[in-house]
Amino acid sequence: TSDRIKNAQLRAKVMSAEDAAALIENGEIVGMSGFTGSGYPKALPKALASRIEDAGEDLKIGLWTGASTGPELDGALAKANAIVSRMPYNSDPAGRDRINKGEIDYLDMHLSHVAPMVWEGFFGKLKTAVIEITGIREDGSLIPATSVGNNKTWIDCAERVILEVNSWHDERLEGMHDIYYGGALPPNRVPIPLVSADGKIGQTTFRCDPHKVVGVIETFLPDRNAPFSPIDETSRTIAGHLMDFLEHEMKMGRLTDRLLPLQSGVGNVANAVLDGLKDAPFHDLKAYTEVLQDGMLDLLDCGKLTFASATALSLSPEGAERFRNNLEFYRDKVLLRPTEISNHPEVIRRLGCISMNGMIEADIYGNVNSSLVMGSKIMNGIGGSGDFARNAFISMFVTPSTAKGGKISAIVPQASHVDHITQDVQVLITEQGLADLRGLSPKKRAEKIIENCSHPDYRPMLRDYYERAKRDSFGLQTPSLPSESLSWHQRFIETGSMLP
Ligand code: 0RQ
Repeated sequence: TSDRIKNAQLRAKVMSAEDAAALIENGEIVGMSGFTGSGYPKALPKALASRIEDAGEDLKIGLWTGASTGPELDGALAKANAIVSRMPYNSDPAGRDRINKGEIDYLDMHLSHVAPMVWEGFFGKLKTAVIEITGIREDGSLIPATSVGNNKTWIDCAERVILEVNSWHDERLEGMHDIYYGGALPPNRVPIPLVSADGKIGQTTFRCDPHKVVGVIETFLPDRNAPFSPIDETSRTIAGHLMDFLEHEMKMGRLTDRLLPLQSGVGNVANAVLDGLKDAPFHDLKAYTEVLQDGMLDLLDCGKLTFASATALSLSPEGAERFRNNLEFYRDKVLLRPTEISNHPEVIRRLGCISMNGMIEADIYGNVNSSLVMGSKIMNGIGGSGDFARNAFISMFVTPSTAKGGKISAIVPQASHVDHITQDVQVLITEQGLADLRGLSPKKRAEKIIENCSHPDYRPMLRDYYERAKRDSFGLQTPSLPSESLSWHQRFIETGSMLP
């Protein structure tokens, strides 16, 4: 056994992934670690999949995680058809495919709600926690890895715990986590004593009763670390609009050149926006966000960003390499927290985060769909976007104005699904321009969004719809023509394009 397991009681529980996987029973709920492709168990899920694929067993589990994981977890289990239900976020293609075929019961939740609702007992009994960690200290406490997610809750609430000690993770991660144990259920809940993005309110390790641990697996396996697309012209233009807006806010005296803690979402556009900050006239920035992408590392490297609080790393392979090589530099600048803290509405509202998230589509009134293509086909999920959007100081959504080579307009008469209601959406940005919706009534919003954000191919169609809606609508607060408002989506489903 490796010297990563310093507790003798737990060292005695080292076993193979196959032996540990054999402990999982058909039908049980398993809470696994993992968040945006980092810190997820990589050996046990594969061994579990092999019980089905190689040994022909009939085995299905309910799978809970922090957020998305990787091919060795979601991918392997989805391919083996081993998942009966899944929450709270998935971005794995095989998992997505099964969800969209109706084969996995998927509960897409605000990430900040997951841990409290598990504690409150709404989802039934969590049988097993499978948690990837960096190491075990002598006292039996667990050193977290590259994500924290819901691990604390899984360890506390599960009947039994299986650990994957992955020596691929750098031992110097120890000390870069802030695990808060001051939470309680209503009516005993107290304020979270976090008043700045860089504040520390917890301890560096997870507590875990060694008696609950039924197996320890040793691994040396890399995180998923998916690459980002190279930053294209469209994303760069979107970032430019966003920077102009922040500078304008500074001139108006509503922000200073230190801004407020930044939150940036998942995806390529969000990463490009961070890149835009490198040359912007802001300094001493802090991030209070959910995931730390390559763009955040760049900002730390050039000194623009002085601190980043998150729940997980979400780096490309080069980003992960850079993180490791410069770990001494990042050690006092990066802190990973449980998701119920990184995404907590109370903290986000208190700090006044500037929130920037990607989206699928928005309608002319500024309702945003982050998750369901054509209203029915899941892309990933709402993730933490709602936690931030509702509670941010300024909530912005970014997207190219079209998708699928221009066949889909990201600005539509009516959103085919709504994750973020118009009240939670203050600024919309496409490469065409920016719509500052603050203080605007629905009709004024519609005019701004159509004129500033929609693509020229679709703008005349949107104007035409909106003019007729103002003429024929049942009421004039948010003019709409229900028999027509989703016809663009129907046309895409029938013809492969929203264009007539
Ligand atoms: O799919 O690659 O198959 O063509 O969506 O689109 O333009 O690369 O944008 O990577 O920024 O992702 C909303 C998905 C945007 C992401 C979403 C298709 C498009 C492409 C990706 P293809 P882009 P991004 C906190 C924040 C929810 C979670 C969240 C997301 C793919 O931002 O998952 O915000 N957000 N979390 O073709 C059909 C449209 C489309 C469309 C895009 N209108 N119709 N397809 N696509 N718009 C962090 C966490 O919670 C972890």
